[in-house]
Amino acid sequence: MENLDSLKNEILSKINASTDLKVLDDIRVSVLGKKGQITEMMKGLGALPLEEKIALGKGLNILKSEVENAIEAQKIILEDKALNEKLTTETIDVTLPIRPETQGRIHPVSKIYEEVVAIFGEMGFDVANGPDIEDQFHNFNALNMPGNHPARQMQDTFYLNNDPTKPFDMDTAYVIRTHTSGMQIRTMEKQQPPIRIIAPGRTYRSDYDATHTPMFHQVEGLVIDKNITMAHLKGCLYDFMKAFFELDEIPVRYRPSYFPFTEPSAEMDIGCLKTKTELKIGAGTDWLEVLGCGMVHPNVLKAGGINPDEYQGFAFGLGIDRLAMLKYGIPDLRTFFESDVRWLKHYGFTPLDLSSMTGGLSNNGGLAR
Ligand code: 2U9
Repeated sequence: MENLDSLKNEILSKINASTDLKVLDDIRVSVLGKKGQITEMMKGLGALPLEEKIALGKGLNILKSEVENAIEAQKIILEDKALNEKLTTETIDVTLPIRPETQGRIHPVSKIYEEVVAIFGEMGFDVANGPDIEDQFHNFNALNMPGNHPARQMQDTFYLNNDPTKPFDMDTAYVIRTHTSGMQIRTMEKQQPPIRIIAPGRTYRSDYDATHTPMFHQVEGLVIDKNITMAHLKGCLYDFMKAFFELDEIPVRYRPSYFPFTEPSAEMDIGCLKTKTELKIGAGTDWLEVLGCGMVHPNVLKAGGINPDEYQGFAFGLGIDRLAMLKYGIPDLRTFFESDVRWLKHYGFTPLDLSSMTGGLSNNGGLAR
């Protein structure tokens, strides 16, 4: 038992003198490991007479737990010490740029999308989501475009064969949405006014040239309440344009137009100006068409389950890709979807440059070029 006391003093002093976690663990293995000092002594107990076995066994168990406690206590001290050393020797400069330089860029369409959502979000619009594949009721009929309406041809619709085992049936075929308007119809079906939503998303039409691609992006907006007038439409869209082009004033004009889903309908133009990013919108002193809009047709309100004698609304639709072309001076829409990394590096935005009304929409620091 005296030997145990001196063994204990020897082990504890080694533990207390250990200066790093590796040394401490080596001590643990040499004492408590499979072939450690205490383990070997415990293995030898079996050969001893009973009384000695009991006495030494007890002493060894006490020693073992004292050693374990001492190792645990020393471990905490050494871990603290290691952490403090790390904290005092290692420093991080969080203001340094990311290394290696980031390769990814935000696509101009995503950037404009975020900006438009941020501006309308700030004005109190909710964002509606819906399917890319629509039935003809939500894409056409409910929007005052019955089966024989010429606008159905005008929109160069992609029709889907619902059931490949049967002949194609034009009347019941689903379509890939030609506009995001189906989402507004679904909202009207679910919810009575007041309604204030934007419906952003991909849309599809069979068309391909410098300003048209088969897939493009739209944001449509819908406001329905009692006593909504064209003045609300004009105020809302004027505020949007000022925020979008980051200008305190912007020349705008409305030209009469025709859409089946709005009456009266108009197209909104803006006067060419320099934006804060020093890019001229469009060329020369022309007017540029930026969106279509109008008062929601009573037939559309009825189709959505809203009484047109009680409620009125305004709606608008804008092409995100077209806005990106205007805002960033990109001449050909087809290049948007060619996945050319050189193009994206030139026109794209750094991922850390998020759009918000408070942080500045398109601060030049965000421009990758
Ligand atoms: C409901 C009622 C009315 C949405 C509208 C336009 C005018 C429009 C075009 C802009 C460019 C489509 O991407 S584009 O080619 N859109 O001019 N869109 S009013 O009117 C609606 C929508 C939903 C229930």
